Amino acid sequence: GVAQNTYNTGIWSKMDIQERSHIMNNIAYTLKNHLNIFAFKESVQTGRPIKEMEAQMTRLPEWFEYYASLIRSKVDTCLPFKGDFVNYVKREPLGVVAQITPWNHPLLISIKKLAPAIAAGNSVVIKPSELAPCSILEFVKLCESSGLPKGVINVITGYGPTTGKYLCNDSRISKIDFTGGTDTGRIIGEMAGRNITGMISELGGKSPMIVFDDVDIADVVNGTVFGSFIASGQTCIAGSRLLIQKGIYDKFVDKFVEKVKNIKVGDPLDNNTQMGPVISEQQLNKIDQMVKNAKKEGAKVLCGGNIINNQLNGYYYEPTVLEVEPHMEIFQEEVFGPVVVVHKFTDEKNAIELANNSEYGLGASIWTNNIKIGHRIADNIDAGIIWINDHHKNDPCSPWGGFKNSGIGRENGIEAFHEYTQTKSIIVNYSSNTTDWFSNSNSNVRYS
Ligand code: TXE
Repeated sequence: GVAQNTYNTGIWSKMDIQERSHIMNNIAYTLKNHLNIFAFKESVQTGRPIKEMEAQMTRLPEWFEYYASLIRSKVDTCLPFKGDFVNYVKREPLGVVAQITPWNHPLLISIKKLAPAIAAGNSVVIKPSELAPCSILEFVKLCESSGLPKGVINVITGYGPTTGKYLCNDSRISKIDFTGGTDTGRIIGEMAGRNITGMISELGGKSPMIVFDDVDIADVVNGTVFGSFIASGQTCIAGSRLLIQKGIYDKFVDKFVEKVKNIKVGDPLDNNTQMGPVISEQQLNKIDQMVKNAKKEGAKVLCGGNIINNQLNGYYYEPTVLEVEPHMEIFQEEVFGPVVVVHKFTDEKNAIELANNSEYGLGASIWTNNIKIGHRIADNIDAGIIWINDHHKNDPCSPWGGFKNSGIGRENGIEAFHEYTQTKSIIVNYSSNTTDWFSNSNSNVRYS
C-alpha cells in the first residue's frame, strides 16, 4: 500500500531526473561516511570476517554514483518509422517492484538491486533474508536522511515461505528481482507467472576455474584460493570447480592445498581472521552431508573434510579440497561452503567440455598468459560472467547474471536499468495529407 501510494503521488517517480540523480549522489556520499558501521553489522549478522566486509563496503557507494550518472546521460531513441512520422521511445518506471535477497552479501546484493530500481523511479518493497535483515533496515534510514522520500524503499522482514510468498503473490507488484537458491527461484517464478509479473533471478552456480600449463603457479594459486574460499565459499560465483591442465597438475594441487591449509579460520571480528563460520546449522549440515556423499562416491580428500569443533560460537567447517570425477554429485551440485573440487584436463577441448558439464552457467575464470587461449576458451564457455586471470571482480557498469539454470536477466549496467523500466513508443504523424478510409471515393488510400 505505502509503496503503491508513494509511486502514485509522483513524488519520486516523476521527480526531475536532475534532482533524483542528486539524491542518489547524496546517498553515496552519506554511505561513504558510515562504512565502518555497516561493515560491523554485516560481519556480525553473517559471520564473515570483518576484513572482508570492510573491503566490500568501500565499493557500495559506486552503485549509487553509477546510476546517478546513468540517468543524467541516458539517451532515448528516435526510430526510422516509415512515412511522415516521428517515433520516439521513452523509458518509464515499472511501478512497485519486489526484491528478495539472500544472506551471503546482505547489503551488496540489496544495493545492486536498489540503485537501478530507484534511479528509474520505481518504488520498492524489499524482503531481506530472515538470517541477515539488520543492515538493510539501517540503510533505508540512511537513504531517507539523504533526501529519499519516505515510502520509496520499504523493507518487510520475515521468512521466505510466508512473508516472501505473500509479497510475490501480490498482483500490484510489477517485477520480482530475486537472488537465492535455484529451487526457490523456480517457486518464485511460478508465482510471477500467475500474475504476469516480470522476474529477474540470480540463482545457483558451480563456477569453474580453468588453469592452463603456462601460468605462474604461485600467482595463480593465490588467485584461485581467493576465488574459492572468500566468504567461506558462500557466494553464487564461488570458484568451486578447479580444473587444472595435466602438465602442472601435481605441482599446482600441492601448492593449492598447502595454501588452503594455512587459511586462518576464527572469530570474524578478529582482524587476523581470514575465514569465518558458515551462516547456519542447516547450511553446515548440508555441506557436511555433501562431503560425506562425495567420500562414499570415491572422492579423495586432499585437505579438510570435517566440521570444526572449536570453542567459538558459530558453525565452522574446514577449508576443504577434494579430488573428484565429473559424474559425482559434488562436481555437479552447489555446496555453498568452503569446499572446492579439483580435476585434471588434457587440452582446450577437454577443458571446455568439463567446464560446460553443469546445469549452471553463472561465472567462470580462465587462467593463462596465452592471449589466444584466453579468448578462445571465453568464447566457448556457457556462462554470463567470465574472468581471464581473475575471479569475483565486479563493477556497477558490468552486466552480472547467468546462463542456463543460474538465472534470468542481468544485474548491473544499463541492462539492470532496462530491467527496471518499460518502453513507451510514441508515434507522431506530421504529414500534411489527411486520409479518410471510409470515404466513398475510390482513391488509392492506404493505411498501414
Ligand atoms: O536460500 P533461499 P537459502 C543457494 C545455496 C544455498 C541454498 C539455500 O546453494 O545452499 O541456496 O539457501 C527467500 N517465496 N543460495 O535457503 O531459500 C528467503 O527468505 C519467496 C545461492 O538461504 O533461496 C530469502 O530472502 N521468497 C545464493 C531468499 O529467498 C522465499 C544465495 C533466499 O533464500 C521463498 C543464497 C518463497 N517460497 C543461497 N523461500 C546466490 N545465488 O547467491 C525462500 N525465500
